[in-house]
This record gives sequence, C-alpha cells and structure tokens, in this order.
Amino acid sequence: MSEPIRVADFVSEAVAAHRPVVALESTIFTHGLTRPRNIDVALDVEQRLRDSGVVPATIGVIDGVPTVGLSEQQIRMLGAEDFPVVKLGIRDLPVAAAKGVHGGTTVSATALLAYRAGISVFATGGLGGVHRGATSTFDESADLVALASLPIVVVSGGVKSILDVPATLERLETLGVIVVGYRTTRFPGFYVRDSGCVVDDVDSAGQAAAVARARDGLGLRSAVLVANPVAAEDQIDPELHDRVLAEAEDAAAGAGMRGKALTPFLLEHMHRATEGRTLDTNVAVYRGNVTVAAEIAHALVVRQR
Ligand code: PSU
Ligand code: MN
Repeated sequence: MSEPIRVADFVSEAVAAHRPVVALESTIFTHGLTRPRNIDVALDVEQRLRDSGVVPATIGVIDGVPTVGLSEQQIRMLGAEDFPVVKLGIRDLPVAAAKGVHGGTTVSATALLAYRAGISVFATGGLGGVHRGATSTFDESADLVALASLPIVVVSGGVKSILDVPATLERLETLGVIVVGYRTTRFPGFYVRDSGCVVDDVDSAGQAAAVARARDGLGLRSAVLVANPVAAEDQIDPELHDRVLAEAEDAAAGAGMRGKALTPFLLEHMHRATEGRTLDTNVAVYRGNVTVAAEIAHALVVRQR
C-alpha cells in the first residue's frame, strides 16, 4: 500500500520552520459550492492566504491517499464537473485508501490530517453539527466528536444554520470543545450573523491564540472553535433564510435524503432557491474565516521562533 498520509514538501518545510500555515478542507468545493465557482473559490482563498504571508494547505484524498497540500492541478481535478469524488469523513478514510478513490475531506477528516501534519489552524465555512430532528434520526455530524480529540484551532462561521444550533452547542459543551465567538458573544449561524445563542468571546486573533496556548498548557486535547460571523452586508435576510430552509427540508424529506447526502442536498437546494444568494453568503463566510485563520496562524507562530 502507498504511504498513509502524503504531506507536500511546501507544507512540511513551512511547519518545520514555524512559518504560519492554515489548513483548508476540500468537501466545501467538492460537495458544498456549486460548479464552476467552487474551483475559483478554492484557489482564491489559497491566494488570499499567500498574500497575507501564510502557507495554504488544502487537504483532500487523491487515489485513496490523504494529501496535505494539494497542488492547483489536484484542486482543479477534484472540483471538476462530473469528476468522481466522494465526501469523506474520518471513518471513510480507510475505505477510501483501500479502494483508491478520490475524495473531498470534511471538517472531521481535514482536522485529523492537518493535526497529523503538524498544522494547528484550519479554516472552513460552517461546521457540521446536530441535525434538526436528530432525536429520531441520530444524525449528528462526525465533525463534533472529531473536534473533541484534535487540538487544533478551527475558524468557522459558527455551525450551519440548517442544523439545530442550540443542540449542537450543547454537544460541543459535553465533548469539551472550546467555543469562542470572534469579537462577539452572539454565536453566528453561518448564513446569518446571529443564531440567537450566546458564547464567550475573544477580542483578537492574539487572544484566540492565547486560548489555544492555555489549552495546550493544561494538556487538553480538544479543538478551539473560533466562531466568526459573516459581515452584516453579506448575511442572508433571516426571513428569506427561514423560508428557503423550510422548503429545502421538505424537499429533502420528500427525496428521502439521509446520511452524508443530506448536508450537500440542503445547501444545494438553498443555493438554487435563492438564485445564488446563499452561495454568495457561503463564499463570504469562508473568505472571512480564512482571513481570521491567517491572523491566528501568525499569532501562534510568533512565540515559537
Ligand atoms: N462549510 C461550508 N460548506 C460545506 C461544509 C462546510 O461552507 O459543504 C462541509 C464540511 O466539510 C463539513 C460538512 O464537515 O459540510 C458537514 O457534513 P455532515 O453534516 O454530513 O457531517
Ligand atoms: Mn450526518
């Protein structure tokens, strides 16, 4: 069998030299964003990181091999129209390796691979969580349990508003995941700035880095979730949001959507139903998170040099 994890030289060199590195997931562009914009977004956020002095490490699975630091060509391949690519959480990685498939890694798988490669900051759009109706379906994203035992910093726009947000926060508490709002005590809801839930806040990237260092000092192994709200001008009108989400949920129930197909189905339905408005917001959320992740990555390496 081939190597268990392939880390590109530009990533391992940056990690070894204590240069700032930010990990990026691939499910967001293989299963979250609609084509062809997905590839533009994936490459644009990498460039934004480079422009701010950070090495981007996009993570995905190529021919079954978990790869940290995808090349532009590999990103274009995974994100191409009609290219066979599977959505992979942590537990899917061994099956993907045995079968040699190509995959987009979710937050859970990306966090694992980033941590293994020595990367401590990761930016995504919106974390997975407890789905509405989970009391009967048991549908809770593997992202939550993964973050309980991977000591990295994840910057996300809160959790996706398609979820049961209060239940997700309860589970994060149980799992010991450290949750802070970025310059806000209002926990963001991905497409909207305010989910209605309250969390602790940090006032700067430096303070987020200090939280991560304090965690390490205590020997805790959980992630720090930095919840960064989308800019006010980019959020979806909450009324429109609730209406299209209700439609998307009806459509998902009608189509019998379950398991890992559910989140991509709901996002895609909302992107279409709003003629791309939620897609624009999704991209804005992601860009904002990448900017904050870059600042935290800088703040974290300062003391190590
Ligand atoms: N953020 C986005 N779009 C996405 C995702 C995050 O803006 O598509 C992905 C992440 O990969 C996350 C996954 O881990 O959605 C959650 O899927 P599920 O609910 O099936 O665990
Ligand atoms: Mn699920």
